[in-house]
Amino acid sequence: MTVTKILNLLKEEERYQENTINLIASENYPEKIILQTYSNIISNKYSEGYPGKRYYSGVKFVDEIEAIAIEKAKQLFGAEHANVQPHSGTQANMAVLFAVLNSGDTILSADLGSGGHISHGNKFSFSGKFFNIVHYNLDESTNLINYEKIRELARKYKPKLIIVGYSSYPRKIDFSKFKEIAGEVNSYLLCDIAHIAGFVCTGLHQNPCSFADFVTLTTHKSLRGPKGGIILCKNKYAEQIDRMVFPGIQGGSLNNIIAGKAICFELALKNEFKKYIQTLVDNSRVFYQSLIKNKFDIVSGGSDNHIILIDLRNKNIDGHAAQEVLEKANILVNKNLIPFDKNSPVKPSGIRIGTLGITTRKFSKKDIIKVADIISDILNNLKDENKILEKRKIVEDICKKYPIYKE
Ligand code: DSN
Repeated sequence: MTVTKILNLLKEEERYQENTINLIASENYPEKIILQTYSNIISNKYSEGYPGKRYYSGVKFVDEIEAIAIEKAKQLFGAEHANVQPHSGTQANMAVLFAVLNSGDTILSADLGSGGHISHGNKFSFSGKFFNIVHYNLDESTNLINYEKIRELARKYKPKLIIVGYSSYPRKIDFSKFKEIAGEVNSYLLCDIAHIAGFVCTGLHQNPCSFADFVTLTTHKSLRGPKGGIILCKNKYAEQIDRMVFPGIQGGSLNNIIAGKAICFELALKNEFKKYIQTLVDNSRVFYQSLIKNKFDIVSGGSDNHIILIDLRNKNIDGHAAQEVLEKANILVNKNLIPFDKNSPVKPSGIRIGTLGITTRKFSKKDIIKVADIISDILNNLKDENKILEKRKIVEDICKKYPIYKE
């Protein structure tokens, strides 16, 4: 009974994903070949340790796969060392923090409202509980990074670690300026490129690997790989990082996911992938221009990547309500804090939109404009249930044109 129920729910999820327009900026669709690695029986194996240095027998193929993943990750990002075992971006960040900091050390990082991540020092996360956190914000007038303000904070608080990296920052980041600041106050620098990894590895965003002490990322967002994290660092930190991932904070690694990561790195090295990332940028431009035409207030005025952050205050609706009503029309977005938000993360003033899913599905520019118009129409007519149903039908028709996984 339960088995049938679960299998049916999984089938329903497949149909649901095909019939929804997913604009959640942290989600994407990997190639089918990567999905196939998830269910391979290599996932049955325990492989604590690292290639050639395991605590279990029978891992010769696991070793080979992980060694390939490590080499490909290093090649893709131009990094000296890669640890491909972190189960997620948060685990990757946790390993870096615990590897180089002691409890109570000071971290300088962005707050949630400025687009920072929970694992960068939020008080509800391990990062905020074990360490002394000083947050920097965006510039209040431009909603862009204010490097000089960050420099002032660094001089004042002398953090042991500076973290830069965002979950909802739509603009380019000058990582080298952070390196300059970190160097001035003798801090470690961690660049979290979870969202923009695909942009970094294709040269469409500055790559911090040659100068940052640590770079962490997730493989499932703009990289289009399996859900997971990795850490890149200089050779001088390799042992510290590896020992902190295992046995420090994780047990057995997910061998099937590491196989998926290896394939994802290989695919990201191809020219095709660079074209995909360029299309992401083009699609974001089409999307935010249509939203501006529909009188939406776009934080920072635009986007250089796959993220568009909308300030909904001029529409008299909060992010939570907007997320809920759009979900009824099969459009998925997520509620998000905007810079200097007076509201809580539960009912923030904004929504975050991402162009990963629709770019992977190869939406035409015309349909992207149509989606922006539908969002506008729904948010301007919140109570009109008939309109929502009518839009949902249109959304489903658009989705039929762009199957995620063609048989
Ligand atoms: N939850 C991811 C995001 O939405 O950006 C980051 O962990």
